[in-house]
Amino acid sequence: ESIALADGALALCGAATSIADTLLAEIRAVEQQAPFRSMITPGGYTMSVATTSCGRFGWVSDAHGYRYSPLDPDTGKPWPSLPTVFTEFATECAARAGFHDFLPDACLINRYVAGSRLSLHQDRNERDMRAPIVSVSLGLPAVFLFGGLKRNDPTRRFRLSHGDVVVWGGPARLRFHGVLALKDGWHPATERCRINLTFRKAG
Ligand code: MD5
Ligand code: FE
Repeated sequence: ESIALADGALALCGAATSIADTLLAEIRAVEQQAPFRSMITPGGYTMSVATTSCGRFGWVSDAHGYRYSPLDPDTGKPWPSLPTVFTEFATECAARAGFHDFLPDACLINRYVAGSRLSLHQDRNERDMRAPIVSVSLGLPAVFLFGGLKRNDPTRRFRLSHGDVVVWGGPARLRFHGVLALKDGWHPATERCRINLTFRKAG
Protein backbone atom coordinates (compact mmCIF):
# COMPACT_ATOMS: atom_id res chain seq x y z
CA GLU A 1 0.00 0.00 0.00
CA SER A 2 1.33 3.45 -0.85
CA ILE A 3 0.33 6.77 0.70
CA ALA A 4 1.13 10.25 -0.63
CA LEU A 5 2.39 12.22 2.39
CA ALA A 6 2.60 15.33 0.21
CA ASP A 7 3.26 16.26 -3.40
CA GLY A 8 6.56 14.45 -4.13
CA ALA A 9 6.63 12.33 -0.96
CA LEU A 10 5.33 8.77 -1.37
CA ALA A 11 5.31 6.24 1.49
CA LEU A 12 5.56 2.60 0.39
CA CYS A 13 4.31 0.96 3.56
CA GLY A 14 6.07 -2.31 4.36
CA ALA A 15 7.87 -2.38 1.01
CA ALA A 16 11.14 -3.47 2.68
CA THR A 17 9.67 -6.00 5.11
CA SER A 18 10.55 -9.09 3.09
CA ILE A 19 14.05 -7.86 2.24
CA ALA A 20 14.84 -6.45 5.71
CA ASP A 21 17.01 -9.33 6.93
CA THR A 22 19.06 -9.20 3.73
CA LEU A 23 19.56 -5.44 4.11
CA LEU A 24 20.54 -5.87 7.78
CA ALA A 25 23.12 -8.55 6.91
CA GLU A 26 24.69 -6.15 4.38
CA ILE A 27 24.69 -3.38 7.01
CA ARG A 28 26.65 -5.65 9.36
CA ALA A 29 29.23 -6.21 6.59
CA VAL A 30 29.51 -2.45 5.92
CA GLU A 31 29.88 -1.74 9.62
CA GLN A 32 32.90 -4.06 9.85
CA GLN A 33 34.73 -1.89 7.30
CA ALA A 34 33.29 1.49 8.31
CA PRO A 35 32.06 1.44 11.93
CA PHE A 36 29.14 3.55 13.14
CA ARG A 37 30.32 6.77 14.77
CA SER A 38 28.73 9.91 16.20
CA MET A 39 29.60 12.83 13.96
CA ILE A 40 30.28 16.33 15.31
CA THR A 41 28.05 19.09 13.93
CA PRO A 42 29.54 22.36 12.63
CA GLY A 43 28.11 23.94 15.81
CA GLY A 44 30.23 21.63 17.96
CA TYR A 45 27.51 19.22 19.12
CA THR A 46 27.92 15.45 19.08
CA MET A 47 25.05 13.87 17.16
CA SER A 48 22.86 11.44 19.12
CA VAL A 49 22.44 9.37 15.95
CA ALA A 50 25.40 7.15 14.93
CA THR A 51 26.21 7.07 11.23
CA THR A 52 28.21 5.23 8.62
CA SER A 53 27.99 5.11 4.83
CA CYS A 54 28.61 2.97 1.80
CA GLY A 55 28.88 3.85 -1.86
CA ARG A 56 31.18 6.16 -3.84
CA PHE A 57 30.41 8.94 -1.36
CA GLY A 58 29.70 9.02 2.35
CA TRP A 59 28.10 11.74 4.42
CA VAL A 60 30.44 13.44 6.88
CA SER A 61 30.13 16.28 9.38
CA ASP A 62 32.78 18.11 11.37
CA ALA A 63 33.70 21.63 12.47
CA HIS A 64 34.01 22.63 8.79
CA GLY A 65 30.45 21.64 7.88
CA TYR A 66 28.39 18.89 6.27
CA ARG A 67 29.54 17.34 3.00
CA TYR A 68 30.01 14.14 1.03
CA SER A 69 33.46 12.58 0.95
CA PRO A 70 34.83 9.65 -1.08
CA LEU A 71 36.94 8.67 1.96
CA ASP A 72 35.91 7.65 5.46
CA PRO A 73 37.67 10.20 7.70
CA ASP A 74 37.97 7.60 10.50
CA THR A 75 39.84 5.01 8.40
CA GLY A 76 41.25 7.12 5.54
CA LYS A 77 39.89 4.47 3.16
CA PRO A 78 37.09 4.62 0.57
CA TRP A 79 33.67 3.73 1.95
CA PRO A 80 32.55 0.12 1.37
CA SER A 81 30.89 -0.26 -2.02
CA LEU A 82 27.10 -0.17 -2.39
CA PRO A 83 25.84 -3.75 -2.16
CA THR A 84 24.05 -4.71 -5.40
CA VAL A 85 20.88 -5.50 -3.45
CA PHE A 86 20.88 -1.91 -2.09
CA THR A 87 21.16 -0.36 -5.53
CA GLU A 88 18.50 -2.62 -7.02
CA PHE A 89 16.05 -2.11 -4.18
CA ALA A 90 16.48 1.69 -4.13
CA THR A 91 16.08 1.91 -7.91
CA GLU A 92 12.91 -0.21 -7.77
CA CYS A 93 11.37 1.92 -5.00
CA ALA A 94 12.21 5.16 -6.81
CA ALA A 95 10.60 3.80 -9.99
CA ARG A 96 7.41 2.96 -8.05
CA ALA A 97 7.27 6.65 -7.15
CA GLY A 98 7.81 7.74 -10.75
CA PHE A 99 11.59 8.32 -10.69
CA HIS A 100 12.65 5.96 -13.43
CA ASP A 101 16.38 6.59 -13.74
CA PHE A 102 17.47 6.85 -10.11
CA LEU A 103 20.98 5.46 -9.57
CA PRO A 104 22.24 6.11 -6.02
CA ASP A 105 25.95 6.67 -5.40
CA ALA A 106 25.69 7.01 -1.61
CA CYS A 107 23.86 5.28 1.19
CA LEU A 108 23.85 7.01 4.57
CA ILE A 109 23.10 4.59 7.39
CA ASN A 110 21.71 6.17 10.57
CA ARG A 111 21.42 4.19 13.78
CA TYR A 112 19.10 5.47 16.52
CA VAL A 113 19.00 4.23 20.13
CA ALA A 114 16.56 5.39 22.82
CA GLY A 115 16.77 9.19 23.00
CA SER A 116 18.46 9.63 19.60
CA ARG A 117 16.87 12.33 17.49
CA LEU A 118 17.44 14.38 14.37
CA SER A 119 16.55 18.05 14.65
CA LEU A 120 14.70 19.86 11.86
CA HIS A 121 16.94 20.20 8.77
CA GLN A 122 17.03 20.12 4.98
CA ASP A 123 19.09 17.68 2.92
CA ARG A 124 20.85 20.02 0.54
CA ASN A 125 24.41 18.76 0.17
CA GLU A 126 23.59 16.60 -2.84
CA ARG A 127 24.64 18.01 -6.20
CA ASP A 128 21.51 17.23 -8.22
CA MET A 129 18.24 18.09 -6.48
CA ARG A 130 16.26 16.47 -9.32
CA ALA A 131 17.22 13.07 -7.86
CA PRO A 132 14.98 11.81 -5.04
CA ILE A 133 16.11 10.38 -1.71
CA VAL A 134 14.85 6.90 -0.88
CA SER A 135 14.63 6.16 2.84
CA VAL A 136 14.13 2.75 4.43
CA SER A 137 13.15 2.31 8.09
CA LEU A 138 14.20 -0.82 9.97
CA GLY A 139 13.56 -1.94 13.54
CA LEU A 140 11.97 0.26 16.20
CA PRO A 141 9.35 2.76 15.00
CA ALA A 142 10.04 6.51 15.01
CA VAL A 143 7.97 9.66 14.78
CA PHE A 144 8.96 11.60 11.67
CA LEU A 145 8.52 15.37 11.61
CA PHE A 146 7.60 16.68 8.16
CA GLY A 147 7.71 20.43 7.62
CA GLY A 148 7.64 22.80 4.69
CA LEU A 149 10.16 24.66 2.56
CA LYS A 150 10.73 27.24 5.30
CA ARG A 151 12.07 26.33 8.74
CA ASN A 152 9.09 27.88 10.53
CA ASP A 153 6.40 26.26 8.38
CA PRO A 154 4.00 24.03 10.34
CA THR A 155 4.98 20.37 10.72
CA ARG A 156 3.06 17.13 10.52
CA ARG A 157 3.98 13.87 12.28
CA PHE A 158 4.13 10.43 10.73
CA ARG A 159 5.03 7.13 12.32
CA LEU A 160 7.68 5.23 10.36
CA SER A 161 7.81 1.51 11.15
CA HIS A 162 9.93 -1.50 10.25
CA GLY A 163 9.89 -2.05 6.50
CA ASP A 164 8.47 1.33 5.56
CA VAL A 165 10.05 3.08 2.57
CA VAL A 166 9.56 6.73 1.66
CA VAL A 167 10.60 8.31 -1.63
CA TRP A 168 11.22 12.05 -1.24
CA GLY A 169 11.52 13.92 -4.52
CA GLY A 170 10.34 16.79 -6.65
CA PRO A 171 8.58 19.46 -4.59
CA ALA A 172 9.25 17.51 -1.34
CA ARG A 173 12.96 17.16 -1.86
CA LEU A 174 13.92 20.30 0.09
CA ARG A 175 11.29 20.23 2.81
CA PHE A 176 12.46 20.57 6.39
CA HIS A 177 12.23 17.36 8.39
CA GLY A 178 13.45 15.65 11.53
CA VAL A 179 12.99 12.64 13.77
CA LEU A 180 11.69 12.85 17.37
CA ALA A 181 13.64 11.19 20.18
CA LEU A 182 13.39 7.41 19.78
CA LYS A 183 11.41 5.65 22.46
CA ASP A 184 12.97 2.70 24.25
CA GLY A 185 11.82 -0.68 22.94
CA TRP A 186 12.85 -3.97 21.42
CA HIS A 187 12.41 -5.21 17.86
CA PRO A 188 13.32 -8.73 16.69
CA ALA A 189 15.20 -7.44 13.63
CA THR A 190 17.36 -4.78 15.30
CA GLU A 191 16.87 -5.33 19.06
CA ARG A 192 17.04 -1.93 20.80
CA CYS A 193 17.61 0.35 17.81
CA ARG A 194 16.16 1.87 14.66
CA ILE A 195 18.21 1.88 11.49
CA ASN A 196 17.41 4.21 8.61
CA LEU A 197 18.99 3.83 5.20
CA THR A 198 18.91 6.81 2.84
CA PHE A 199 19.86 6.25 -0.77
CA ARG A 200 21.11 9.37 -2.45
CA LYS A 201 22.67 10.69 -5.61
CA ALA A 202 25.36 12.80 -3.96
CA GLY A 203 27.92 13.37 -6.72
C1 MD5 B 1 15.53 9.25 9.00
N1 MD5 B 1 17.00 10.69 7.79
O1 MD5 B 1 14.43 8.76 9.22
C2 MD5 B 1 15.63 10.33 7.95
C3 MD5 B 1 15.05 9.81 6.68
C4 MD5 B 1 18.81 12.20 7.20
C5 MD5 B 1 17.38 11.96 7.52
O2 MD5 B 1 16.60 12.88 7.49
O3 MD5 B 1 19.10 13.28 6.69
O4 MD5 B 1 19.63 11.29 7.42
S1 MD5 B 1 15.36 10.80 5.21
C6 MD5 B 1 14.04 11.95 5.19
C7 MD5 B 1 13.98 12.99 4.09
C8 MD5 B 1 14.95 13.16 3.14
C9 MD5 B 1 14.80 14.15 2.16
C10 MD5 B 1 13.70 15.00 2.12
C11 MD5 B 1 12.75 14.82 3.11
C12 MD5 B 1 12.89 13.84 4.09
N2 MD5 B 1 11.61 15.64 3.15
O5 MD5 B 1 11.28 16.33 2.16
O6 MD5 B 1 10.94 15.69 4.18
O7 MD5 B 1 16.55 8.91 9.63
FE1 FE C 1 17.43 14.46 6.29
